Amino acid sequence: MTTLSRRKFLKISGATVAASAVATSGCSLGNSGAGTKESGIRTVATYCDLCFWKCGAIATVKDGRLWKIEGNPLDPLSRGRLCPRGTGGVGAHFDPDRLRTPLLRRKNRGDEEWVAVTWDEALGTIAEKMQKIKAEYGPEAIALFSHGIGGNFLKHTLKAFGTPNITAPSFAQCRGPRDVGFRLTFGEDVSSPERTDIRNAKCLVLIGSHLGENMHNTQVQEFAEAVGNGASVIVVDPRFSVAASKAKHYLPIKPGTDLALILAWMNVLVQEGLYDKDYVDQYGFGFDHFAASISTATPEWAYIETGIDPDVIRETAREMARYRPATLVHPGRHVTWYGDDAQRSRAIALLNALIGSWGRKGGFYTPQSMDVPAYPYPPYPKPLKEKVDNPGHRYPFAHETITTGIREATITGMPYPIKGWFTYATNLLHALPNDQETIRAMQNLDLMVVVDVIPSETAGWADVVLPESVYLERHDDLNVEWFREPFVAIRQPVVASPHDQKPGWWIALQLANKLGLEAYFPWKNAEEYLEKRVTAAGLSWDELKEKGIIRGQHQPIYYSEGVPAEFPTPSGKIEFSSPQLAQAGFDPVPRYTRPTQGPEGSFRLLFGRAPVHSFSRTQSNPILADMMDTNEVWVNANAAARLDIADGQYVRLRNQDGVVSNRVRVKATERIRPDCVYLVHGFGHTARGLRRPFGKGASDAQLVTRSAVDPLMGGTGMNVNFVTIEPAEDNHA
Ligand SMILES: Nc1nc2c(c(=O)[nH]1)N[C@H]1C(S)=C(S)[C@@H](COP(=O)(O)OP(=O)(O)OC[C@H]3O[C@@H](n4cnc5c(=O)[nH]c(N)nc54)[C@H](O)[C@@H]3O)O[C@H]1N2
Ligand SMILES: Nc1nc2c(c(=O)[nH]1)N[C@H]1C(S)=C(S)[C@@H](COP(=O)(O)OP(=O)(O)OC[C@H]3O[C@@H](n4cnc5c(=O)[nH]c(N)nc54)[C@H](O)[C@@H]3O)O[C@H]1N2
Ligand code: SF4
Ligand SMILES: [Mo]
Repeated sequence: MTTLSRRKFLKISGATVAASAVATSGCSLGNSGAGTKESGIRTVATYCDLCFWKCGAIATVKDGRLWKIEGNPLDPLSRGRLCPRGTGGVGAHFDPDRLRTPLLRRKNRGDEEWVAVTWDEALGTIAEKMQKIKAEYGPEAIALFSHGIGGNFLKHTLKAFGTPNITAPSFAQCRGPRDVGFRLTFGEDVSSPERTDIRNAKCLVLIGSHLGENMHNTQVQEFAEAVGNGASVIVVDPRFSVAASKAKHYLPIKPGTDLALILAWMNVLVQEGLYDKDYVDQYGFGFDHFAASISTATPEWAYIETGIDPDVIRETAREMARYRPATLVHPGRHVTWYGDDAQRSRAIALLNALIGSWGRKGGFYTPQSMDVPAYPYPPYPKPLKEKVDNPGHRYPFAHETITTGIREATITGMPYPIKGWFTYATNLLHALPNDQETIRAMQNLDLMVVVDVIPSETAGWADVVLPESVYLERHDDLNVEWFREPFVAIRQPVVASPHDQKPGWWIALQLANKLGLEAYFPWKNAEEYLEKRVTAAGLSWDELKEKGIIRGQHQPIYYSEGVPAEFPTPSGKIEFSSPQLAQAGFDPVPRYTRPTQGPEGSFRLLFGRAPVHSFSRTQSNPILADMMDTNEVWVNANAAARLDIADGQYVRLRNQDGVVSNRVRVKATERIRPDCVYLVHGFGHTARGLRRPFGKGASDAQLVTRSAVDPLMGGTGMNVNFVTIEPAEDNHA
């Protein structure tokens, strides 16, 4: 930072002490480090990056030091309130474990031994290896794993380079099956943020969706609102979750049997004539075949599978019918559980169709968005090869790229070799099942690049590690969301990066320059890019910078308000029976198969979220780690007593393949069934550079050596691992 820019900045900040939303310019930001002369208080509007919900936020800087982050009241997602993780976002800037400078591998992959180098050297090395790979194998031999909006600029560089192999774990390890199930049924996705009208639901059914621990802001706020309005809540979960504590009906289902329950619910609605006949007559396709197919799925049949009393199944089905169409059966989000996930999600879509909730108030609204044109780039070169992840379309309904498909191709070299990986903001060793398989793939590479903010497990295997500025220190792409109402939001720097970290846009641009792809970067900094898009949309750039959000006109979102009921399926209707599935050799109406059981005496391993952490990315954040610095393994109290294991005792978990976890404390509780145990995901770090979280808690990811692949779309069901519990040799804290 030059003296000139700092002085200029002091002038600006001096004039605007305690005023809100001062526009910032990239290079004149206060630093959090010592010696900063900035004084007074200033605020900058931006949006959160602690998860993918992207809540609008206002960051406050006091005397040059990042002080706090709050919700932006103008933002329809956060409505002025951030979740605990968002509030703790300040800790991402101050995290003592941050990567500080580009690193080159010094020894073997995985040894975590590095030499610090300049950006020029790091990017030069990468570009040279990329060109070599391109010359030998073609540009398609480079793959990018990228999660979140920050990756947009790097994606652009890699598309310009000529690869189609760009992927994220949010499809095959998260919401992919749901989107496929809903597409097959209604012709459209549920999208993110989900188009769920939780706020107006009079009856809300949560199947595993553990809102309150899953902290997606709008949903949690709306859930609280619905509960406050007296909505009838039905929760299905083997574990008594936070959401279950708000439920009128809690159904402690046997894990993996949800499809049987959903089929039985539909059976009751049809048999008792409780479904929305007008809606189904008007919009439905293949109903008779559907009704015949589910006619044997009685509550008595489902009881044997699920352990849920037939009377409870009938009573809850009637409860759903009572409030229709304002009954919302939540589609879930992380739905890669058992390998039958797209069909289970399709069954959830069909249940909603019977209730008539799609397009209706209290069900699924029709989302709206602002019209913001993409940046007018030159067209990308057309890759000569198809994507590598899904050869022969063996997963015919995968509409996004399958991470594990790229991993497989990297190991087998089929259908063609993959020789370079970029990972941006994804920790593959915690996100993909079977970490040993991921390591095998990485060992096959000629180039492994990790762009991260902390030295993650995956960074430990890189040839080159690039330290990114955290979201509070950079511009990112515009957030133009499909939501209840149209809006656009900006992320802009609040403070400068403390060391030699650089924003993603800068890394993407510099790399493109080294690759001779300058033509794809007609802008010289992110502000130029953003301003062009914003003004092309007819919006005020100054207003967006100042307020952080520009909202559009409210538009109709329900059929009753005039939204046309259109279903972009092949039949143009809601497909109760799916000719597409039949043609591809799958069940046109979902059919239940019993989940596989574990070895005698083992527990099924389940996992999920804690309110103050995101995946494996926040355990080193000092603010969030102070709130929760390890996980516990939930074990049913009676099961623990039978094993002579006490509450609070340290144990290790051993999975069916002999993998043994870090030691972890037992939470012996009535709040979980005796056939499963539960871990909060993201703990049990093994990367040495993560000094504080290193070795704390157990990693579910390490124990997920197996997965059940969804035949429709290639998703990896990960709730198919089983563990036994052994006392830890050292049983003291
Ligand atoms: N075993 C198991 N596997 C799972 C899940 C599970 O619960 N259990 N959940 C699944 C689900 S739902 C999802 S969505 C995926 C999530 O998978 P990922 O998105 O891969 O999640 P993380 O493990 O948090 O890894 C994110 C990485 O991004 C880095 N990062 C954070 N902020 C930034 C930034 O600003 N810039 C850059 N460059 N990097 C940053 C973090 O330090 C971290 O290393 O995992 C899936 N896989
Ligand atoms: N705080 C916080 N919130 C987050 C995230 C985060 O990292 N941190 N990540 C976000 C993301 S990307 C996602 S995808 C979501 C994930 O959150 P969700 O989609 O809500 O939930 P899952 O992780 O799939 O499921 C966890 C719940 O399912 C239950 N469960 C396990 N097996 C079964 C079963 O067989 N049947 C039933 N009915 N229930 C079962 C578990 O007991 C647990 O309560 O959370 C989002 N919100
Ligand atoms: S839900 Fe929480 S962590 Fe996610 S964007 Fe919103 S405030 Fe940030
Ligand atoms: Mo997810």
